[in-house]
Amino acid sequence: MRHYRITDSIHVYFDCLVEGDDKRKREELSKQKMLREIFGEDVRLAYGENGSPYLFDRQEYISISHSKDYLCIAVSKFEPVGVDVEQVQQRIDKLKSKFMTNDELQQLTHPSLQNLTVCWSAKEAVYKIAGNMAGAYGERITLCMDDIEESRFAAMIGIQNQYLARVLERNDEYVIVLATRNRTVYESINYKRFAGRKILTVLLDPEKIPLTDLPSLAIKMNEGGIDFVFVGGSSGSALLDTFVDELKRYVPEIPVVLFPGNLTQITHKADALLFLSVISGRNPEMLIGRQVAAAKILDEEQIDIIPMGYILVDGGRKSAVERASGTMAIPQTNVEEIVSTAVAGKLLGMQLIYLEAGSGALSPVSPLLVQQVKSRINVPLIVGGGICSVEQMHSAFAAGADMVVVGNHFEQHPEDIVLFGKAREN
Ligand code: 1GP
Repeated sequence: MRHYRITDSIHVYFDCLVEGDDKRKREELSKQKMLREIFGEDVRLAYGENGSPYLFDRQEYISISHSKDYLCIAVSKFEPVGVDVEQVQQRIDKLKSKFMTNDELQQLTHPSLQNLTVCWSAKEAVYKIAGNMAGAYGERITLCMDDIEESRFAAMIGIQNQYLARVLERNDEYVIVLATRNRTVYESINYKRFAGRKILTVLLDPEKIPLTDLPSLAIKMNEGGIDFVFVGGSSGSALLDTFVDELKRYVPEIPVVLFPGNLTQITHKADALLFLSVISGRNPEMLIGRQVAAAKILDEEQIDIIPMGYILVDGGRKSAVERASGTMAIPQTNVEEIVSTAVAGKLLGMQLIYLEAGSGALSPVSPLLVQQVKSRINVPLIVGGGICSVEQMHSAFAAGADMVVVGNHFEQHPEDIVLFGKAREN
């Protein structure tokens, strides 16, 4: 059985059908066998009204496809997926006008049998997650033909690019395509937190991390199942564009989010930008001044912008953020002030609240504070600053943090990325 690990939580399996004469029986036996190998036990499948499979007594999403002698199963922890395996056949050429629009056909520069099969397979895979929205025959699905020869391309039903089709395999015999929803970063944070995921984010400062370190960091982030990468620091970096570009090349499945310390730290190459206001301080420049200046250069069409209330609490020593923002951190003992600041942020419409003890803090945000803030706000709560042990990460999650951000510690001990990532499950 071949295994494709898409992310920590999405896996695809492929195999040839078992031997035999009766095709139906072979498919059924192969499916049972593959499911047993994936889950290590017998699992029961059931089928929804639209014929799509789901697992009895288990929470994972599942998608199944077979074609000729091939079988594929996709399993996903937090979101629906659609997988399709398709044998490459001559007859696809005759069928092309049935499943592709004239526009799509005109835009397909190389209408080879393989490319046509990829298009067919992508529409099938998207259909599996879109259901009725896709039309009875998937006729409402449009593919982004520019990228059809790439391993990832967009598909849409009305709304621009809301699906992503990944080509896992293509050869003269068969193609395998996996489709997922192309969610915004904010949707994805919420999706994960409601599914009970402890969201772990790595903070990278382009000033401190040489580009040559990215490949090995990427391997660790993939292995540790890191959910997001924040990119930012207190000073600017001339390299930001290249840094984000390279990073996205190495971790295509992990959203890259800008966490800018100032106006020079903006690039439209990232997936999202935290549009933050330092609400713990009283410096008008940090509350609204910089944001007005940023508004002049931001293009909402090109980047997902998430308004965030940033609350700096005392981490036991003067932080770089205090210096750069010209604000004072609130003492952690001033629980009421901190909780009210978070509530005010939420009431002002901020979609995230970040409780920050400052990079390299001697004492991270206390679990009690996290708990108090969490009990009063329903927007996702991020906690960071000075977290350097699995225990501290566990305490922050246990107290109610939806996301924990670690920067410094991973800079010094990159090998711990995997350790922290895996320790979340325990
Ligand atoms: C800083 O909260 C982040 O903004 C991370 O802090 O570098 O101390 O992990 P550390």
